[in-house]
Amino acid sequence: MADIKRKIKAFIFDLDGVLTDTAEFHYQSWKLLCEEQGIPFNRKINEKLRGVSRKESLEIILGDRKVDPEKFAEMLERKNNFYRESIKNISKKDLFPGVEKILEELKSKGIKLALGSSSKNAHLVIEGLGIKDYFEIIADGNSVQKAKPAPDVFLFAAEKLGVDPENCVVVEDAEAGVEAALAAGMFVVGIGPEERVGKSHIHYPEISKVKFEEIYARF
Ligand code: B16
Ligand code: MG
Repeated sequence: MADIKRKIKAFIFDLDGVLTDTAEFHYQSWKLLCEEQGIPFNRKINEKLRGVSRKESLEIILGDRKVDPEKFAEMLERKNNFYRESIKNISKKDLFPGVEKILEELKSKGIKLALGSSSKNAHLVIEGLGIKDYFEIIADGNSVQKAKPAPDVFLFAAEKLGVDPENCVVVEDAEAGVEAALAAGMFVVGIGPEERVGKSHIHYPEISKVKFEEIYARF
């Protein structure tokens, strides 16, 4: 009988919270903005922003508060300025442990690699981290209209790689990202606690704990 087992041809990595802890920089930047504007903000609210676009993050933070479009745009810009300031010295030392080893290992197996991030600052971050050359495609917040949990950013990455979604593995730390990857019809590896990434096909508490044999066996 012919071997009908699907084959892994590509890995698509989320950025913030998977390859590096920029989630903390996002948190600090929103906090600065909220303090300035007198809007309540804490880590519990911040959890809802994981993997969510900048615009939708501000909508969540504002809740029922009404601000006019100019003010809204100004707040987004201000937050982004705080964020860009905080990542200006980002370097290899900010990679989560084990990340380069994983990227090397996948490359050596002939697996195609892409980035699939909601961030519009993704290029800047991976340049700082010194890992840009590992990725054939960088799909980010500028690549698509609809942000996670819509599947668009992952479908865009797969299409550009020339790989069918069913042959792709996505590595994600956010509930919105896991949902997006599932909606794209891809195999999902969750990074983080059960309550956040429990819907993924397989999950690990941190990226350094990922076991490829298990992923290959479950794919
Ligand atoms: P920016 P990911 C996401 O990146 C972050 O998790 C999320 O907190 C952030 O709001 C979003 O990027 C947008 O980022 O303001 O830089 O465009 O996890 O999808 O890599
Ligand atoms: Mg993330």
